[in-house]
Amino acid sequence: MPVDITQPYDPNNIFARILRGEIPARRVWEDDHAVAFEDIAPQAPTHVLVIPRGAYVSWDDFSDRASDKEIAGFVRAVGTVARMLGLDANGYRLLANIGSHGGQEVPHLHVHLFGGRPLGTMLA
Ligand code: DGP
Repeated sequence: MPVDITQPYDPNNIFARILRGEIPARRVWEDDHAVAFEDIAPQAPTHVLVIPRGAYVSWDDFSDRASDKEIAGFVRAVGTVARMLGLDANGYRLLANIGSHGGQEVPHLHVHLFGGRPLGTMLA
């Protein structure tokens, strides 16, 4: 089901449950602002999801409601994870799907981090 970004945050969404440790995930990095874990269905040799600890449905919600400190912490976390995984050597791709037209499936903001091979041109 595509995410309806007009709906309030669902505290029982799958990534909220991963954040609370209720279901397992292969965590690769975390700090006070963000958690990074491997995508369950990787689309590239490296495919990691980076999520903020705060309860935000999407990038739209996050950029509207999050504090400057949360936004700075999350943006910095994404870069830190990429470097920690060695992706800064050859480059990588970030992707945030937002809502129905964006193809978002999980209603907790996540940034996809893809790397490990040439990724070609952008999606159609
Ligand atoms: P999006 O379409 O941007 O909402 O992508 C959601 C991604 O989340 C998709 O690539 C698969 C991944 N995913 C869904 N459920 C789980 C899960 O339970 N664990 C992990 N690690 N990833 C999941």
